[in-house]
Amino acid sequence: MVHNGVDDPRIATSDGHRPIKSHTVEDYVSTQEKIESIFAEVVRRNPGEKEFHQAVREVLESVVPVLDKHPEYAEAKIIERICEPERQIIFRVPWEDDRGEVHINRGFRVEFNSALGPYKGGLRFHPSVYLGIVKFLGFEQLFKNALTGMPIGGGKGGSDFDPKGRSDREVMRFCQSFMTELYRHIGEYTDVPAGDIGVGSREIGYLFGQYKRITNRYESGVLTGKGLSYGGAQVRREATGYGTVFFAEEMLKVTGDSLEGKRVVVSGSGNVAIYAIEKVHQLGGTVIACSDSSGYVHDEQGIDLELLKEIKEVRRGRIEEYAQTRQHATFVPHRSVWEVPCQVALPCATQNEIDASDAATMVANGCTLVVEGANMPTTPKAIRIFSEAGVRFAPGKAANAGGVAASALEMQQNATRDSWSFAYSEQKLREIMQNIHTRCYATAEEYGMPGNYVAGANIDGFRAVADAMLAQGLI
Ligand code: NDP
Ligand code: 2IT
Repeated sequence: MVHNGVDDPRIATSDGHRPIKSHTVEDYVSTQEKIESIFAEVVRRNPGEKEFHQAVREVLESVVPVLDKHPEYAEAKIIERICEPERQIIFRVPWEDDRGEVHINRGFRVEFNSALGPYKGGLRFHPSVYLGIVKFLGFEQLFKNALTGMPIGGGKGGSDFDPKGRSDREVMRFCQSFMTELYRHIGEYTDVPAGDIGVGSREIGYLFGQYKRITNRYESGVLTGKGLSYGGAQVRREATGYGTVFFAEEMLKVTGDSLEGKRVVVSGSGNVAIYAIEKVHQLGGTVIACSDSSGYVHDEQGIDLELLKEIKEVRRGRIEEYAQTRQHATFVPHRSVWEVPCQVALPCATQNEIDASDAATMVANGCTLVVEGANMPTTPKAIRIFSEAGVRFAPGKAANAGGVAASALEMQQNATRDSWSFAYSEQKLREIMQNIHTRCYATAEEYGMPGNYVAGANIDGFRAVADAMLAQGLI
């Protein structure tokens, strides 16, 4: 923008009033074009971070009609500010394996936005982690957290450390080293990490222990996903998977349908997948296939959850072991689980796991509902294929928000030194998911896109963050 003095909002007249703004060329540029130019700038400033670009693009496309309605957001440069994290921390994590060999990993914490509360979001330990992954997750988290209606901002972190095949002692030493740097950046009122891929209750325990040791504070609210014996909350472990299925249930209710009798495929077999399977079974559906990064198992009689938990939660084994025990089940190595025909698909593994060719297969096989338990598991092309085929689709930032919502409930219990029952906590989770569904559904209708949960979630989450940012001034 060329400032000619009169257009510059920073320049006031001598009586303290701003001069009347005359029109500039910029006023006549369409919102779409403005968005394109902001996106180009995001790509330029964050080179090579393709997952971050993908997540930003999707939100920016959705909010074009909001900006048309609310010029005050553009004037305050809300979009440009939202796309720039408040703080990005990158650090060295040295640790020693069981043979005494030294390893160096990289640690990250991206504190994206604190308009709605302390930064909140998980830590991911996976060899694929780099800044672009952490930023995509932090960006998504911001809108997800807004959708929960709870007082939590957005952040995310992690490391390229691979916990697979590492002993408990090695994982402990890694976590202690990671926290030895991270502790100075986090706190109950500042930034509250939790789990994500590769970070479950074992890792949270080691991280909490080291935080306590360094700070000499028993600050329960600094991490969520803690064990029940030291400040954890009922239903946090189950919350993401259960919440995803509650969301699917709400979507089915809209059309007078339910999960009863449905054939369901779930990808992954980690924390989110396991508890999604559990809730589908409780609500009368049958999960016939699930996976890990080595392939998938297909069990027409329905996944035996106790066996899956034993393999994955107790033994930390591979999905292949399931078919070795259940004789009628088959293990299919190195193929996509989405080739198994189903009516309902719950991707619960990782980003971009459903590509255009998977989507085409799923449509051809009669899938009618896709609800994301993972973060951004469906590529933009695959989403387009679902939309053109009339497959109903819910984005992760709405459907998997149950995990972080239960984390916010854990923070609430820690703050009041209280602990709630399983039944009460599950009921709260269900109400939160119903509320998120209603918000997304109603917002999509308000903007003339009925049934478009992507638009509903992005617009509703964005508005909540944008209004809080406007109210708090230019910070
Ligand atoms: P886990 O580490 O418990 O499980 C991850 C599962 O996904 C494993 O089965 C893993 O297989 C598979 N997986 C991971 N990466 C890949 C990959 N690159 N290719 C193929 N399979 C892969 O993680 P969670 O269950 O906690 O997380 C799953 C998803 O849910 C992630 O997208 C996460 O961001 C999202 N999420 C998690 C929440 C939580 O509370 N935990 C909350 C909201 C969203 P393998 O073991 O072979 O690697
Ligand atoms: O992606 C997510 O929402 C999470 N990994 C959970 C975050 C949290 O703070 O519970």
